[in-house]
Amino acid sequence: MDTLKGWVHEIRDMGGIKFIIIRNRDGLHQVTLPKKKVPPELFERVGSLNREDVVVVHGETKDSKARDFPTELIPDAITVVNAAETPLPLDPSGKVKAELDTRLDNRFVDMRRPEVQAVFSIRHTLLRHARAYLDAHGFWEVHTSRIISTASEGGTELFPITYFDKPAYLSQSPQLYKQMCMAGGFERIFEIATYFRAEEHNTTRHLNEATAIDIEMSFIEDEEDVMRVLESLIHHTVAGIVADCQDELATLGVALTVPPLPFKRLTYDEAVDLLRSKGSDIAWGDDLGTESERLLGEEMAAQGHEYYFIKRYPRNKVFYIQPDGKYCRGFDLDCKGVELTSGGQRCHEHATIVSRLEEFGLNPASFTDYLKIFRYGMPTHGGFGFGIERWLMEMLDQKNVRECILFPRDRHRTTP
Ligand code: AMO
Repeated sequence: MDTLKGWVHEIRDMGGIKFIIIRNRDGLHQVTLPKKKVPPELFERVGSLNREDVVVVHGETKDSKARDFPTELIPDAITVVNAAETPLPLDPSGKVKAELDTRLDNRFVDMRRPEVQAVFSIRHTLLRHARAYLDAHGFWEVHTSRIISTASEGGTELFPITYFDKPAYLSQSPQLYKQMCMAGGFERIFEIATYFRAEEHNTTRHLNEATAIDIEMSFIEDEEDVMRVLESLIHHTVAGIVADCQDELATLGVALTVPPLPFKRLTYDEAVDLLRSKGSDIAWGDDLGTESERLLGEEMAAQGHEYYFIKRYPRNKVFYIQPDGKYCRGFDLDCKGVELTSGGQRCHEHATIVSRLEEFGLNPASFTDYLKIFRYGMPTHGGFGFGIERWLMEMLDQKNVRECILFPRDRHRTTP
């Protein structure tokens, strides 16, 4: 005797034979009720079932002639654990198309769709392989505080929170804590971090609450040491997904290939020249905005590069990155025209970080706690922040970053 537990996905009544298609995390399964072979009351009960009822079916598994199912269950008992109300807020079979907003409003039903489960099964596999890679390379997993009293990252706005009688904010990045771990002698750490960013953006690639793989490592020679960890991490993790997630990739219609090592390195100067040769009016020192990134993505794709680094940025990139003449030791990793990662070698000397703050028009007096970590033995170090939702979006050809996080927080959404 076999037992099948799941949701009623579909009911097909062909007169002398009835089929119930049951859906669970393993996929779709067929329950077949030939009128002559099952108890009459069971045959009649099928008519009272509704889509999305949660049921437990007992019966005997037989080989099936059905095109979509290698086996079928011939039931002798069906228990309705919990009946679903009608009409449903959303069609989980996906036959009736719904807008993303309607799907997200009813995310628990949306999550029953095989495509959605495929994305989150791959997300789980991604994290499993990324953790395994970092563990194998000596990185300790840490959790730093999400509650901060001053900005940890330039350039983005903070969400203020009520914290007793003190001003406090949600953390934008574990940046300062990662560096503190280097001053603390942990040498190699990573965190699956949550970033809270009060940015007004309302785009397909921005979230106000995002997750990232953040790493930091000590005793580096330069940013290349960090870049090598990043490209190997990607190579290893994608290989793991290709090995473990063929069914999910097929559900999504994605032909994923493992990107070969090493990844292309493009200097900022080369990127600017390339963009200008394609008609862009970008000036040296400008940020590479969305449009420049997209154009670079096209050019890199034409050269056969899915993932590519952009390094040797002008020194005005971020204050905590080690300056190097008119450049700095920061880098980005882009994939198909979208930035997935920022990182670099950090300043490690007190005098350098103080002058960097001044260079950026920031007041060192407001950074006392941060500056202290550079005064009592700080090794050379570097790291990166690698957006998980952005990575999944590009890897799985999803059109919107909101597809890659269970409960997106954006400019307008704080529920469910
Ligand atoms: P940065 O601000 O570039 O760098 O963030 C790192 C990566 O995190 C992802 N990300 C986002 N994803 C979705 N929505 C957002 N609003 C969002 N903001 C960031 C992106 C981005 O590349 N402290 C540095 C990292 C470091 O140097 O270690 C930092 O936070 O994929």
